[in-house]
Amino acid sequence: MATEETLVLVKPDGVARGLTGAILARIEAKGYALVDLRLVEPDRGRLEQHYAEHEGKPFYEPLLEFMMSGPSVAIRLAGNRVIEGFRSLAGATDPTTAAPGTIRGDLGRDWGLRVQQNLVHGSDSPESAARELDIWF
Ligand code: DAT
Ligand code: MG
Repeated sequence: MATEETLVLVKPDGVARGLTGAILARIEAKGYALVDLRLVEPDRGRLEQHYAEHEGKPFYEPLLEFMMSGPSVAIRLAGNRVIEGFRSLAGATDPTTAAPGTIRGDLGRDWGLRVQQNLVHGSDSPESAARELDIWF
């Protein structure tokens, strides 16, 4: 099987809280390879593409506002089964109930906002990964 790639984002809350290094350390300790990495301040158009599947949902506008609130670190990450492996490292979407030991479970919480600020994004399928890597790199 060819080595897989995924898109990881350290979202604006992770960058603003100074957690980029801690998150990268977990990714590197797991053994995945950093192929490319860049700081990006996405415009609305890029985020509309990235989050197209969520258009119309109640959290969609707050999500785009949050993602435009500061830079994200975009990472092209490689390894066997890295898509499901990073999703497992990240933990469940809601940081309040994400399992301890995961990035979201250990480092995230509910800040009382209309959008879940959960520190990281990871592609959820090979199709999403290919599409999202094209959007960010
Ligand atoms: P994930 O990021 O775990 O793939 P998702 O794709 O379902 O989750 O949603 C994208 C982002 O939108 C998520 O990281 C945080 C926000 N979000 C999702 N569901 C939400 C909800 N019910 N209320 C507030 N924000 C939500
Ligand atoms: Mg998702």
